[in-house]
Amino acid sequence: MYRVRCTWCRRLSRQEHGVISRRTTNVDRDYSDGRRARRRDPRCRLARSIDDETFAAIERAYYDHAVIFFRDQHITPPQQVAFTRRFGEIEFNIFGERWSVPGSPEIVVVSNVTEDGRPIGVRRAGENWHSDMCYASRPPRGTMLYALEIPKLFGLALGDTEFASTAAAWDALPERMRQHLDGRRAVFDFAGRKRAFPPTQAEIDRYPPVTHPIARTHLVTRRKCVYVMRDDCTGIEGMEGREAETLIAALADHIVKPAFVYRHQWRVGDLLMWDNCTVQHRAIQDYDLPQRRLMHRTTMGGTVPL
Ligand SMILES: O=C(O)CCC(=O)C(=O)O
Ligand SMILES: [Fe+2]
Repeated sequence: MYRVRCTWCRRLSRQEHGVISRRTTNVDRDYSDGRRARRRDPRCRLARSIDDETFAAIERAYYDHAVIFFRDQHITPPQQVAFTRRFGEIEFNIFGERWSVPGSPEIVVVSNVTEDGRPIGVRRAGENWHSDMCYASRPPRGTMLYALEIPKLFGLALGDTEFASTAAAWDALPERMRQHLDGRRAVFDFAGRKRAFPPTQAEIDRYPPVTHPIARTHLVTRRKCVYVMRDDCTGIEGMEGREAETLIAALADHIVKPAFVYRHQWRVGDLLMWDNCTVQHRAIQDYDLPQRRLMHRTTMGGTVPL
């Protein structure tokens, strides 16, 4: 049992974290103030089936913290798919159609590795701040990444992933700005983001622009989150272009202020999952071949943002 104040949820938590530490003792949590709380129990493995009580504790930690991770996992693609399915239906990603794991179409390979001169996965995925598939009418509830290879430079791990709490960003907005945003909808366009592998016109046509509320409410926690991204948002309904651009840029900058950001330094065997409403993320591209990075990614189906 231990006490820790989570700067994201701003609660001094004892009971809940204690329950997590006894039941799912391989759950690690890091906090944006640099403190870390962790309990380990080598018996806890995601590769095994997880009983309902343990799963409920994991899900509670996920809602409380929005980013949780499990160290030292050894899971096969089917086991990752099975764990993802515990959270509901699986969302298929368009890039998985080109880069999935053989036999597991639900898993997208995220990697800079090439074999016989051909990329084995999506390269430079998510290098700018974003929330996954925000251009879809039902963006995925969450995403999981399982680390198989992590680039290193003389022992220093590279290729971190950063997470910014959009809920903490909302809480920190002045009341006047909150009122200005309430009820407004931003336009999200699949073609807005620059990608290392640009989508084809046929793929773009599958995702016509959609609108989502800027002040998005989390379905379960009911927390308000700022749902705006610099590249994917091309406008705000009912607002003139220049004004919308200025507002989108100001909000995108606000969300990623250092106080709201947690940076994950990966270890091989980490399985990390995040909530796509409560956080945005970006992958740090500070490595290159021959340094190899290989991740397996699954996404959980979502609902229409409210
Ligand atoms: O590779 C990473 O660290 C994150 C990539 C990304 O944005 C994603 O998988 O959704
Ligand atoms: Fe992403």
